Amino acid sequence: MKHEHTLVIVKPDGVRRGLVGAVLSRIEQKGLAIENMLMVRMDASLARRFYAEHEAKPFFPALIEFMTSGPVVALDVAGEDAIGRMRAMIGPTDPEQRLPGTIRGDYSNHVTLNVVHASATLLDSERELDLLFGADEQHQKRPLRPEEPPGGP
Ligand code: IDP
Ligand code: MG
Repeated sequence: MKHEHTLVIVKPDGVRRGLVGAVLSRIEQKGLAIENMLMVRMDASLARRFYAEHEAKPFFPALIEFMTSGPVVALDVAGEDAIGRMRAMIGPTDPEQRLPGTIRGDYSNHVTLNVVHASATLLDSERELDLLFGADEQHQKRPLRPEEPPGGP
């Protein structure tokens, strides 16, 4: 057992569908600690850097369009074996392998719109936490929902 930090994201579909609370609840109920939280609309540059490992894949453009389609909620989640435990909680990438009881298994049948991200490895978690919560990030200066008129819909 090792105390770890991992980067969890409630993706734009999860925010749109009102699943932020459900995801937060599952993390809290599991006994993992939410140590930081940020609502941000990723711009294309951030999304491309975040998913750089998939740059050459055919689904990359659609993935970037999806990830920038609305605000996300980013979480710094900490605890014993937090990286592996969060991956187990979100469920697999392949929709056909998602079991009930996992976040993706309970909330998504879609391969791309799959509600949540969680870092896969220690190296990924460090890189991803730095991208979202690093000292030189200026997320608070970006409008969250620029398409909505002031005063709400
Ligand atoms: P992961 O989120 O389970 O770690 P990755 O393989 O790292 O899965 O892929 C990153 C994200 O890209 C996925 O969460 C999903 O949104 C999207 N994605 C992955 N594989 C495919 C695919 O084959 N078609 C379309 N989108 C995909
Ligand atoms: Mg991944």
